Amino acid sequence: MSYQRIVVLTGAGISAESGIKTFRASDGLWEEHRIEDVATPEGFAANPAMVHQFYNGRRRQLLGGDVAPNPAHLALAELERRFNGDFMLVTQNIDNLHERAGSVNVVHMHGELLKMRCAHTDQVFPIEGDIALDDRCACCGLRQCLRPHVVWFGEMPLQMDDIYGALDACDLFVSIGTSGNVYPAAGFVQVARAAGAHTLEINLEPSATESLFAEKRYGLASEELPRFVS
Ligand code: BJW
Repeated sequence: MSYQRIVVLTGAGISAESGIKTFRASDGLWEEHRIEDVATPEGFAANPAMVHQFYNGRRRQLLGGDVAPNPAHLALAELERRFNGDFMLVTQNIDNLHERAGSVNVVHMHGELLKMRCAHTDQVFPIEGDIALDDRCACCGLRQCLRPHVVWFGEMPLQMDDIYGALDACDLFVSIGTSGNVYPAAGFVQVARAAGAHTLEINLEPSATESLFAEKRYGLASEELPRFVS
């Protein structure tokens, strides 16, 4: 590979073949739950117990034995291992399948399912099981101040300076398994293009930003990624 600085963006589609539902498919998470109820600060303020229940269910699935990295996650980890230049994997996913596959430089721009945050101190800490509204916070000891360490609509995604720094300098940008409906991630391709990078979309179907990519490969991530990396 003749590239020197690669940025990869992943979305829910890369984890679909590991058994984790995407958001916008006909059987996706947003068919079963109203976005306003479970993915906004207002929804959490209105019914925190219900939002905890939503994330508890997803955490239980992730920690259960049935979910494991698939060949697409493994191929990206292999690419990072073999690559000699700068490599950043930006994921919109809150699962830990990239890390479990062996990826190292992973940026979770929409947070992590296995972490909680204190609403008073902003301290972030790992958790393993269910969270109940009345659980005591590990940092301040108070109740009712824990929130999932995830980024909801209207909130600022994480590590944006690091991400834009890498995008401004990259010569290859690859977007995998994302519908291109949610910003700022959907705008990364334009930043990479402005930096002069080659841009590649790998997805099951053309995304909302498909026309901005120089190269496109459509199919299952578990098949397209190993092919791309080999
Ligand atoms: C496969 C496959 C297989 C399936 N192989 N492929 C108007 C215009 C522009 C922007 C806005 C606007 N109004 C409001 C906004 C901003 C808003 C936004 O974008 N809204 C849109 C709905 C319009 N964004 C925000 O509020 C963000 N914050 C923000 O903008 O702050 C200000 C700011 C400004 C400038 C710079 C920086 C900041 C925050 C967004 C937070 C999103 N949060 C969620 C929940 C996270 C926690 C959780 O998981 O519960 O993030 S929503 C949800 O969508 C989740 C995902 O990460 C995100 C993206 O979804 P993704 O990954 O694309 O999944 P799907 O389901 O949509 O697509 C899957 C794809 O995979 C499909 O295409 C399939 O075909 C494909 N696929 N199987 C390959 N096997």
